Amino acid sequence: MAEKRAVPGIKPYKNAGGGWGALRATALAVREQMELTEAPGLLLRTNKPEGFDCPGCAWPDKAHTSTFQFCENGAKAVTWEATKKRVTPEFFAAHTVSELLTWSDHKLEDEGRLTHPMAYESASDKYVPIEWDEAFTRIGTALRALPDPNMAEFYTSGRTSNEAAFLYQLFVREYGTNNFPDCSNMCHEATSQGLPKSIGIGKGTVSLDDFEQCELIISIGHNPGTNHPRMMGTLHDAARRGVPIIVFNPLRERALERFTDPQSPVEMASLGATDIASSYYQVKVGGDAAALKGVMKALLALDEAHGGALDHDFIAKHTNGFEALAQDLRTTGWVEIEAASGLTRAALESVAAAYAKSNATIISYGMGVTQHANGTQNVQQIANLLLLRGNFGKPGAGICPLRGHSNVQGDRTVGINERPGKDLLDAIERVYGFAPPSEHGHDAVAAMQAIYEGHSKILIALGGNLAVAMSGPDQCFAAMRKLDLAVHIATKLNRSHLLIGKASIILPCLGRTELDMQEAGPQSVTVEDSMSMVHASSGKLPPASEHLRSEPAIAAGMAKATLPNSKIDWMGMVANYDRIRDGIEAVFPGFENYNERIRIPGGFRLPLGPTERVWHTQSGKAEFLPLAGLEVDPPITAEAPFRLTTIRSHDQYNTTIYGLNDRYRGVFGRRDVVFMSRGDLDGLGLAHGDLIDIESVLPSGEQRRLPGFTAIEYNIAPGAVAAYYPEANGLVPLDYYDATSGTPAYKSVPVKISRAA
Ligand SMILES: Nc1nc2c(c(=O)[nH]1)N[C@H]1C(S)=C(S)[C@@H](COP(=O)(O)OP(=O)(O)OC[C@H]3O[C@@H](n4cnc5c(=O)[nH]c(N)nc54)[C@H](O)[C@@H]3O)O[C@H]1N2
Ligand SMILES: Nc1nc2c(c(=O)[nH]1)N[C@H]1C(S)=C(S)[C@@H](COP(=O)(O)OP(=O)(O)OC[C@H]3O[C@@H](n4cnc5c(=O)[nH]c(N)nc54)[C@H](O)[C@@H]3O)O[C@H]1N2
Ligand SMILES: [Mo]
Repeated sequence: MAEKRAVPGIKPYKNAGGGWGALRATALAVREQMELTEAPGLLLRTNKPEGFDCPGCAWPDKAHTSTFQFCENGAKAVTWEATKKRVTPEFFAAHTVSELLTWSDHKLEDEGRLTHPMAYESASDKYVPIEWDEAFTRIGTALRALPDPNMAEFYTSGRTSNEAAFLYQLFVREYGTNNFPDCSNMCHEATSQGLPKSIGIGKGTVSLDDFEQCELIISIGHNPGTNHPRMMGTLHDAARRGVPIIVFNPLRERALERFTDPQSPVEMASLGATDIASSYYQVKVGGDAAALKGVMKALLALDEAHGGALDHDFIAKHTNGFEALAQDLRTTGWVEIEAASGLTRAALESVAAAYAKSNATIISYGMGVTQHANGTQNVQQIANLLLLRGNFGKPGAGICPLRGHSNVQGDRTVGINERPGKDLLDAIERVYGFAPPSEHGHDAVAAMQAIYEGHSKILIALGGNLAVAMSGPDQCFAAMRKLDLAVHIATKLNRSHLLIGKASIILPCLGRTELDMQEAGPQSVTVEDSMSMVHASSGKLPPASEHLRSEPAIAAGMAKATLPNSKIDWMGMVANYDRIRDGIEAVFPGFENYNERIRIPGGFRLPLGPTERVWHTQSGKAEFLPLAGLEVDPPITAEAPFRLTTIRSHDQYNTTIYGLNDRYRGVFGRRDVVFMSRGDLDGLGLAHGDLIDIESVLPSGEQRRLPGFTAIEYNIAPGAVAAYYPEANGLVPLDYYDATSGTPAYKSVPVKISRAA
């Protein structure tokens, strides 16, 4: 058997999540990016009623009125944007695009904030300054010259405010297409597509109050210690209240095991920690649907044996399809459930027993659930389990998808949607007097495919780093180089900006932290968090450069240059964002008195049918949607015995790599590692620290290899291997996605592993 040896940069992390390590990391983030005098004031304005919304994640804040909630990764997101470093025209004059392409993702963004509009000049292979008006004219001319508006793609990344997103979709629809690829297509699209069929709405149903009243929390496939750190405060409080927290995750994630609350003077002083998970089940990658079916099967048996495990009144009054679900569960065998989930019958029965005891259960979930070949059905199994005990529309209960970007949910609410419903189209026509296109447009995968195949010629990206975030980087990078024009509205330089076809323009924009001054004075924007709370966000810092424009102003500038005959008062809306909000209120239900209500600290909550036990499904009831079989991903085979999942480190924000450490997982100064269980290493005759090759083996027959990675031993479910996103994206082909939602299956790639040649 291979002996464990010292591997550079790999050192087990013994402490709890949070604690002093988090404080130290925050101090470091501030020191590297900002001036020490400014940072404390800035961090104190995060998530305060008069301050700005944290760009770090979409977890809510109690009425946005809490005292400063310490958050290490929020501080990183804020200081990364409020950095003193600048990417100026002089910077671009000193580096060709070919040279910049050799830089790492970390180095590109670490150069700082973009200061001027820039356009690519092929003769010098450099970006050179361009005036705003000239940039808009070029964009408008190119868009108008396309023979068909459906040959342009309009991407949105989820930091964009409601106001910017609304103007942008209005511009794009008046231009004539529904091609709205957006980051949600890579993220919670399985939620957006799957939940409306189950419960009539594609959003979470719980509030922070529910977390204070729940009796059980089940956490599936998310890593809040890193990605939603403020949720750790909520979980910590629940654990101390004695609420059981059951975790399903193939990897042991430290903060879900033990957490020291940096807000708690007692825990900090005593170096104490609170156990978070009461039970931690290391489900197989892709084994969640099977595990959930096992829990439901056990629950059904409990009910049949003793009664009381199911809420029969709720089921009769509010749901359809129970008998079909029960029948499917009865005929599904335990042997198959154990094999597909990697968990024992006894374990799943004990989850069912805990669930049957709880009068109010919340199930939270993240990318470990959605980014699978059938992520939509994974999400629906969660809803099924909750429906069995009536866990909707009562205090302390509900479903909690952890949204990614801080306003990804809001962007979808205000019209970033490639498949708009009739209500939206009618409302736009009624309010703005033009008939928007009704033909469905492209999501992220379809957009990239259309560009790759040469059907789409222009890409406008409102934020993000599309080519790097997507699956199939080989195809995506090649696609970018086929474009006639790419336009990037961005705060920082990234690789997507450097993949140039015929022409490319970078338009630098204000970030959340900055003062947004328009004709009517300083403007606030609004965002919607994971719990459907809409509130205002007002930046105060002086902008990184006097040449920056706000995202709404850029959307309006493109609209004016593209649509000379438009009757919409684009510039009037930009002069005073209240006018944009008037438009949102006129088009979308739920935004009544928008301008008054966002001026109340904490904002307001959008209506959510299931919280009132109102079901906006076709039948008017909630629907049980059984999964036929147990596998949602391609089967494990002898040729591809492992399933690869791609995950975020503690020092990154999506494609933004803040640093090379992943403290809680014990990885320091490197990202070229693959986490494997001891048993799987032994089985392959490999030792901790050996160089390996990973190869994806998909039913389509397409093979992809990623050489030069180092296998490290980790407490991870057998058969599961994990590597970092985006380094491992090359193993995920562009055409490997959930057929219902289009979400790339980033978390379930069948792979083969061998010692490096
Ligand atoms: N600091 C920071 N904050 C962020 C982000 C960031 O990159 N950095 N990104 C933002 C965005 S856009 C998003 S979408 C969210 C993402 O937040 P998460 O959903 O937490 O994202 P991931 O890192 O992808 O983590 C997925 C978790 O699922 C587990 N997992 C992997 N495969 C499976 C599986 O098959 N089953 C189960 N049960 N678990 C599995 C992994 O071990 C990991 O713990 O965070 C947001 N917040
Ligand atoms: N393998 C794998 N791939 C994944 C995932 C995974 O788990 N595994 N996760 C997927 C998920 S959940 C998501 S959401 C996507 C993320 O995909 P994206 O949202 O496209 O990517 P980001 O890395 O968040 O975008 C970073 C860039 O946004 C720009 N930016 C930052 N702030 C602002 C701002 O305020 N305004 C504007 N205009 N620009 C700004 C900066 O220029 C920065 O370089 O990646 C997906 N890709
Ligand atoms: Mo996301």
